[in-house]
Amino acid sequence: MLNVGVIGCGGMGRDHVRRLTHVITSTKVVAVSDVFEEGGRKVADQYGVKFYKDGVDLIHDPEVDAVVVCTADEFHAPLVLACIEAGKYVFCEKPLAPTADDCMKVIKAEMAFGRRLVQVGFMRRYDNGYRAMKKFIDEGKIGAPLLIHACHRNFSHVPGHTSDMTIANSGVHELDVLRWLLGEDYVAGGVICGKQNRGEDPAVLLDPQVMILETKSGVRIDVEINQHAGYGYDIQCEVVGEKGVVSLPDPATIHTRLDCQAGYEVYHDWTQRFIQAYDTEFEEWAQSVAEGKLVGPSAWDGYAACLGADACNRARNEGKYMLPIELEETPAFYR
Ligand code: ISE
Repeated sequence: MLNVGVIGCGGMGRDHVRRLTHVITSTKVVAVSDVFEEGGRKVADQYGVKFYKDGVDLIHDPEVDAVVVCTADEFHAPLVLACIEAGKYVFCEKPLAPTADDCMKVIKAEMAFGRRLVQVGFMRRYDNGYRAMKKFIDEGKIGAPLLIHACHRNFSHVPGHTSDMTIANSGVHELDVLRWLLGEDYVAGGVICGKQNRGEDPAVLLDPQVMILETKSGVRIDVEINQHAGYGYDIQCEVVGEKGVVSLPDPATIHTRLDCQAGYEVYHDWTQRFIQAYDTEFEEWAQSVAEGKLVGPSAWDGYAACLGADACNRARNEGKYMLPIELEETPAFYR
């Protein structure tokens, strides 16, 4: 049994505490932490586990074998660094950090430690639909991929959402999963903005945005990222190849015909849309920790995605069409 401590008891943290307690059979949550004491203690009481106000105290609890970090983005990297210092496995929700420079600090610390301890929560790599698409592409069924059209629509956004967050917090999933799907790094990225949703101050949030990317072999990618879809959480992806097209299936399991309408459910948010992916992700993480060899998305993957996000944000902020994404060769440590 892997004893886990969860830092951050917001929506995602609570969902992972439930999953690690009731769904994954090889993990047990032994402690939780949150700077907001009331909410954190409530979760601790509900599950009958220890509570720490300070995440670093949880990391140093000898009963905690591995840590899951689900705090606000800016606290990810400092907590991951504390886990590496303590020699503990750490699963960090995405993004690994708000900027590529902060991700690099994690990479340096992990390499100095000498063994992988960090996994980043890019759960889409575990989604049955994306996995089936990847297999189809890798088997050469559509020939060489030429283009990707993708879309990432949130029902609505949290207060205080900014233009940069659209790319660094939402777009970062696309940057990771499309790089993984193609098995290729990016060379350039940018953002196009057209007519805007009303009711936002464009100086704070441009919405929607279209992230554009180019890979090493020249694949052209466009991703609509929309924080105001208003009808549900909708993730679409279509890869156009030389011989055919492969698309991400919607996850709803029944299609209905009722009251002169045909339809299927579009979920409200990612905890529902990607529930299978999150479950598989933690199942496989716990297994790899037990075997002492992490295989899921690495700190390098976290860095690659953030580097892309940084370039896209800079391009938009500086009024450039696209800027280069200069990712170094993957170090042998992460290959
Ligand atoms: C959110 O933080 C997530 O991680 C979701 O997976 C993503 O789709 C959403 O856009 C983000 O706001």
